[in-house]
Amino acid sequence: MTVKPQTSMTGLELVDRDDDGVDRAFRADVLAGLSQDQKAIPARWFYDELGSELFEDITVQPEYYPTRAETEILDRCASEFADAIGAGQAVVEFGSGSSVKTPLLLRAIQPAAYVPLDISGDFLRAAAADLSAKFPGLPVHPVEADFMRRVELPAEIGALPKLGFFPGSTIGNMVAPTAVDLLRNMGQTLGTGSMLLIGMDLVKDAAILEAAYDDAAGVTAAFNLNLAHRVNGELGGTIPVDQLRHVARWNDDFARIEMHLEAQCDITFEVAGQPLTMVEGETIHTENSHKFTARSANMLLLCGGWTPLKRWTDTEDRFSLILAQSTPPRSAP
Ligand code: AVJ
Repeated sequence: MTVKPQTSMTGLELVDRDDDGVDRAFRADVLAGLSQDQKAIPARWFYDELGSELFEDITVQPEYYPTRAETEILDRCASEFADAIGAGQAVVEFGSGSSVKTPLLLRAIQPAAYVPLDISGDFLRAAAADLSAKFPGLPVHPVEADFMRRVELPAEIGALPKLGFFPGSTIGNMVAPTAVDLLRNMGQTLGTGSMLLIGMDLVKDAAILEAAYDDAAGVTAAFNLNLAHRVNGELGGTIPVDQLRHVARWNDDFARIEMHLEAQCDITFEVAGQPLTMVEGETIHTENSHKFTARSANMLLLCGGWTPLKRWTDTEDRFSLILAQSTPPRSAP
């Protein structure tokens, strides 16, 4: 396997930091987001080291069904994946999985190579080493890249048919234009005729969804509040985190769970030297998690240049995995 040598302790080689070590993109996103009428911070900033650990902990909470449901599909439908996809694919995973999902897929379809893509060199190397150990003889070619953009794939897999793998319903974190951009870039990265296996969580009873994003043990609350702690720690913030409350609410018009941090009283604070205020009840919007129906999932894929081929759900119809094929540029009519 080709694993690049580790070049820094943090492994965050793609992060642009100023002289004080502040992540410029994080500061810009937070300052822009907090100056809006509806304050907001993009969900991608949840995943510092503690945030990533808290997310792993979320996936084993009894209320958080998506990980179990998706894993069940991968496990139960292995032979159907093999039939639909065929052997000899180069599997390109968008966001390298350190999870149990990737081995289930790889075992099912007998791929010719595995290419994990991730922006974090550390995650990437850990996932690549893990997969190489589990699948001796499978060529693993990790690529350190921002998968939201078009990525140059390793020359070694140039001739192989390609299967993109994007589990976890991460696409649900994006608003429609961003999701469509990503899907189109995936098509460019993988090439016309390539396939994509993508996880998309399904619309269901609001109470079940709200519980999944507000577990009784408080892990999702800690995950959400960690973002405010991160702002304080990395951007010289003075947000009074204990005056904020985790809120998860179903937005039925947009078919999404929204997570917010709600001020429990009027507060004033600073971030990176900027004075800010929140009145009681005002929120910082921190995440959207869109949920899909069979048709809305197909519509999104079609908008992004992918033709749905086959769809699997878990036995309780909570989560879907969809196989799609990159649509030729001028398909009829
Ligand atoms: C990582 C996008 C799949 O939206 O369900 C879990 C993130 N946020 N609980 C999701 C998340 C709160 C998660 N994804």
